[in-house]
Amino acid sequence: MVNLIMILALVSFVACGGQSKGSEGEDAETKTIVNVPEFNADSAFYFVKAQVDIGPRVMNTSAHDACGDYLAQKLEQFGAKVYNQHADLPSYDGKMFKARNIIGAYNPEAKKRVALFSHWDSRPWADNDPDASKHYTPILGANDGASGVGVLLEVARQLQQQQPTIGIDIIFLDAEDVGNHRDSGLSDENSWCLGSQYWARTPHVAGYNARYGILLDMVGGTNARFLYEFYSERFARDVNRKVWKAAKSLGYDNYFVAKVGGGATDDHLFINQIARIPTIDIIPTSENYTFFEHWHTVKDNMDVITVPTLKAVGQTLLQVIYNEK
Ligand code: AHN
Ligand code: ZN
Repeated sequence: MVNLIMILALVSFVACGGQSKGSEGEDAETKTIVNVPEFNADSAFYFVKAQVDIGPRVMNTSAHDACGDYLAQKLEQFGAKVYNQHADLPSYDGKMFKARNIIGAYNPEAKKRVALFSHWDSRPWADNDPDASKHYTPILGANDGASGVGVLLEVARQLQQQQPTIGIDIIFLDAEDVGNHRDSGLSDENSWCLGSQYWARTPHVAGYNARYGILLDMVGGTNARFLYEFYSERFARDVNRKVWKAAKSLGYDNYFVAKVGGGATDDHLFINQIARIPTIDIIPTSENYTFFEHWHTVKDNMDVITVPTLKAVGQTLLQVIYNEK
C-alpha cells in the first residue's frame, strides 16, 4: 500500500512537471525545456488546396510552371534563401521533362542541418484508377504530392517566426511521379524519382550534407497509418525511432505505429543510395490498398485531405527539429 501511494505521488509529480518547474530543480538540470511552436494545420490545409487549385502539376504544362513559381515565392516570403534547380530529365518513354527542384534554406551558414523533402509534381496518369478510361488522365495529387509540400510550407512559416538551433533545408523535388505507366509492362525503379536522383548527384550547394533527412509522401489522408517504411529502416533506423518517439510524446502514436511496414521506391531511396544522407520516408501503409485508397486515381483530390492528419505529421516534425542541438 505504501508503495502504491508512493507511485501515485511520483506519477502526479511527473504529470504536472510541465507547469510547475523550479523548486525541485532536478528536472531542470537534466532536461532543457524547448519551446516548440504550434503547427497550424488549417494553414497547411490551405497550402495543399492552393496547389491543387492550380491543377495537375505535370511537367511541361503551364500549371506546373505556375505552381513552381508559387512555391518559390512562398519560400521567399517565409524568409528562406531560395535555390532553383532547372534540369532537363529524360523520361523512360523518351520524353524530355523540364524539371525544377526548389530549395529553401534556413540558417544557411549552420553546419548542423536537417533536410526535409517532399515531391511537388503530380502523376501524369491515373493508371491505378478502377475506370480504365481514366488511365491517361493526369491526377490532382492532393495527397500524393501536395500534402507533403503543404505541411512543409507551414513548417517554413513557423521557421520564419522562431529560428531553431540548427539549419533546415526544405527541398521540393520535381519529377517523382513519372515512373513506368502500369500498362507499359515495365517496372524499372529508376524511372521514378528523377528530380531526387538529379538533386542527389548535383545538390544545390556543392558538397551539401545533412545529419539526416525526412521525406513526406501522402501525409494528409483520412485514417493514415505510418509504419516504419522498409528502406528507411535499413538506411536510417535511428531517425525512424527519433521521429516515432516524438510522435508518441505528443499522443500521435495512433498515426505513427511502431511496426515495420512495406517498402516504397520513393525519393528517399535515391537520397540514401546516391547522396548517402540517412533519410526516412513518412508514408502511409495499409493491408487493403497501396498507400491509400485513391492512390494514382482521379479521386486523389481535396476530399481525401483531412486536417488532423496534417496536424499529427506537422507537429511531430516541429517537435523533432526544434529539439535538435
Ligand atoms: C512505388 O513504390 C511504386 N511508388 C512509391 C513512390 C511514389 C509514387 N510516391 C508517390 N507516388
Ligand atoms: Zn504517386
